[in-house]
Amino acid sequence: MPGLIERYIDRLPFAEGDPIITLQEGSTPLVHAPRLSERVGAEVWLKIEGSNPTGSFKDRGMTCAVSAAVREGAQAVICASTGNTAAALAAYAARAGIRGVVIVPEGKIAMGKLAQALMHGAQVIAIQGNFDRALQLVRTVAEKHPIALVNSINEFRIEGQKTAAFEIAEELAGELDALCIPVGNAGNITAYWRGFRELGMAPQMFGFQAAGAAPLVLGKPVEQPETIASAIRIGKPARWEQAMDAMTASGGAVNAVTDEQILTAYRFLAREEGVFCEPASAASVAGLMVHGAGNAQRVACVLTGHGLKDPDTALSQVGGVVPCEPELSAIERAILR
Ligand code: AN7
Repeated sequence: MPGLIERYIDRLPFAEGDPIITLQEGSTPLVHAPRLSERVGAEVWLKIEGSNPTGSFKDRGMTCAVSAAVREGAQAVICASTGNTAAALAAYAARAGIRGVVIVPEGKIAMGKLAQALMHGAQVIAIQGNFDRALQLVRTVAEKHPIALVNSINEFRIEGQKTAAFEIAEELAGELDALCIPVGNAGNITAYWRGFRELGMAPQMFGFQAAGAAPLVLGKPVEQPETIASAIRIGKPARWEQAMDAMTASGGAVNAVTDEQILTAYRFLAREEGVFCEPASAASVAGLMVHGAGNAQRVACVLTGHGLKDPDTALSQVGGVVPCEPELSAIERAILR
């Protein structure tokens, strides 16, 4: 498959001949989840966004945002990030041959994401403050300096991310009753809704936030968001109104899931479905397991990022390895125990 700009150029703000910065993102698997389906009494599909080049859905928005920035002559791009946007920005900036700068909350981004941002040569600035503060700062920097802001307040990000809705629609021949999706800064739910609307579809949109970072559920910003799902540790979503519109207009809802519920879904997916996503992604499945999805017959859960992004959390959830002498008898004892 080509990258998503090429695949969907007719429905994106690009024209033949524009510079396109791509890593052949998009076209991710939509995998049926038999055990989860049985558990919740609906036909459930998993949109595996961890299969994107940098391991998260952010690549969809970033190919568009960075391509547009290059088209406009930008020499540098910047974002605030809980980790995945930083990794995607870093990769696409490297690919474009321009400078990448990311501002992250110190000590609060998963190890894999940090490794990616640094490996791709982005400048990683860690602040003693949360994502919301970082976003406030980058907005001001981008106003004062010629650096393109590529957070999801950038329209090109939403345009790129809406293509995931196109793919789901194609795979399911337009038949989908509900979408379950984690909500942090609320760009992705906005993008999916836009994508479905452009196709004339209106599945119920069920957004899920971590209980310690659930401003949309509480109806007010959370000053000090906390959750093990560091990707969605966000207290003041930039696309607040649009996310609420999507859920209201579609007859969906926004609900919270606790860290414990997120981790239960996280382990369930890995052990019962063979699908390893990161904790924030598991919020969509946790929400489905805990709150349901109305009377939906066919549901898609968006698994936004790969499990390998956050090995620390994974290892905190499992037993250790089995130490063993390098001898057949010892191996047999260990296996047949
Ligand atoms: C795995 O990387 O905000 O509601 O700075 O990484 O569109 O914000 C990440 C968000 C869900 C929430 N799942 O999406 C960032 C960042 C994962 C994420 C979300 C994020 P939005």
